[in-house]
Amino acid sequence: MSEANEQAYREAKKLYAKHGVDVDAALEKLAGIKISLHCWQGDDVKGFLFRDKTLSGGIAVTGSYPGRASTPGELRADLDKALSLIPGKHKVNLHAIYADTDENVDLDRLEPRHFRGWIDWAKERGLGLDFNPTLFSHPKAEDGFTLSHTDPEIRKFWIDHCKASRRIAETFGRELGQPCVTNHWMPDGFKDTPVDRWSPRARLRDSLDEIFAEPIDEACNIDAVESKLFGIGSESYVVGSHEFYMGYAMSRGKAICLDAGHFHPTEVISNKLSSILMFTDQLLLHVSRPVRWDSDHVVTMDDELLEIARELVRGDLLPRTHIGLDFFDGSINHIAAWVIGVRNTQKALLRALLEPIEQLKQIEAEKDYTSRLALVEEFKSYPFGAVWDYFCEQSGVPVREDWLNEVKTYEKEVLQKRGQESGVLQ
Ligand code: RNT
Ligand code: ZN
Repeated sequence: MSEANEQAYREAKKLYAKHGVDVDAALEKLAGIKISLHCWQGDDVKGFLFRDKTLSGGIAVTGSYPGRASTPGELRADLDKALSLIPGKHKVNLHAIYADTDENVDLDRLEPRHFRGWIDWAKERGLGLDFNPTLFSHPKAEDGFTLSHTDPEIRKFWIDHCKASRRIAETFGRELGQPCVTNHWMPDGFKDTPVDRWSPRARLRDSLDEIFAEPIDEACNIDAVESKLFGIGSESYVVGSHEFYMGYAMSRGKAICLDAGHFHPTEVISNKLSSILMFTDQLLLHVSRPVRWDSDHVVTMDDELLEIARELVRGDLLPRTHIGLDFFDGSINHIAAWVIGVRNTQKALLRALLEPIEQLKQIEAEKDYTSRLALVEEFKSYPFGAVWDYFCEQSGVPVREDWLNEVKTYEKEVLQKRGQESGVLQ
């Protein structure tokens, strides 16, 4: 431990202690929080099953930064690199199209064995895995409808895919000794104003009911459903809206997934956590950053990230919340994007853990709103950075921006040597 970092940490501890904040306890809590790294940031949401298919589903990656992974081995190597620059033990979030297989297998016939490479890799490293059925970038999703499709054959294909996905997830959970969160998101919706809003929603409800009717070990698999306001090509109507999934998840005992980019521009998810967890058991977060629309920018230390972290900490909601990242930026180094997003999420949680919560709650109860505002604002410039640096050093990962050198070296030694294919977005 460097003398300067240790000294800064000791000084910071004294300042926090004056407000009754136990810094060591905060770090212990932080060390126990897992963030799920979304594999799809590593290759611009291409996956391995249908590499010639264009990304569909009303989501988009812009940028063609060279060196993106194009095989499971490359993606795992890149994730290894990212994880070596992030303190703590975490999870990796896979999509079904990231199957590690040479077989020509379609989505409805995927089995756990097609993910053996991922399971073994995760087991060796003590990582958890999360999962997502992929209901886009496939010929059967081309007209923008999947589980709510009018054609029963197409619906069945997607129902079978989701059933297969839950079985894969259950295997992940069992083999890795920690539950896998399976998130169901599908792009279904209309570009223009529909006449019949009811029928697609009724079909989606029935499809989901059929998927979830298959018994599953809940200690191994946790189902989540993710809503959206609009996508490209579904600007006027999304079948799986927020209200739809609020009703669905609450009536069926499922977890709601809140994606920070899936709401109206002035609407924030931080204000929803305490309402939703009041009435559901578990919550999944897709931590993202919308810029003007659901553009999935890399998570930065903005007000909303901090507010999400505060809500989780102040309300003691962490034990019931699964935190995943969801963004895809193809304009910068793919590994740096993960590292920045995860480290920021952890830093925001640390800042929240270092607030004098009991004192602030007391002040609020006394209606002393002047002190509330004054203290919350002063705490923004308390030396959480010294505590963060100490945490990184203790965890054996680079302190401050030192991680960037490692990414640059890796870029030079590994990413730049990858084939041309890696740099071209289709
Ligand atoms: C899309 C959703 C969804 C996807 C991933 C790839 O708007 O946010 O979570 O980003 O499934
Ligand atoms: Zn999402």
